[in-house]
Amino acid sequence: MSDSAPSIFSRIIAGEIPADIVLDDDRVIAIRDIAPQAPVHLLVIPKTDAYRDVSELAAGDPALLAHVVATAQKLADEHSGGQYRLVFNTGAEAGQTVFHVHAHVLGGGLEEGKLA
Ligand code: DGP
Repeated sequence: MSDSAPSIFSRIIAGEIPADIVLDDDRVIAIRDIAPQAPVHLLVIPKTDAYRDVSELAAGDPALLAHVVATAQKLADEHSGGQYRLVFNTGAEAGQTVFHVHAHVLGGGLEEGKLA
């Protein structure tokens, strides 16, 4: 990714574009999705722009992937009663639009079938 323009998420991480930040540590940032698909819709985004998708992340830095998952659980505990769906869109035909790896944490209202 470093040979292309910064992703929208790199620009948010750099503070160039505003976002509703719910968590920020040394390795990841979590923001509210701009177009929520569930009552709770957060994105966990590694700060590095080295990985386009979860497959690249798993191969390149499995400890960082584990941190993304642990962060998703922490956020779900805080925002969604610990119940959530974790989604990594991978590839344009699967709906990926930002090629800077990120996890969607979808929760709240699961009992209402909103995520079905
Ligand atoms: P994906 O389709 O998996 O690549 O998801 C990208 C998500 O990022 C999509 O749900 C919308 C969200 N998104 C795109 N641009 C912005 C932005 O500028 N701010 C925020 N908060 N979310 C964004």
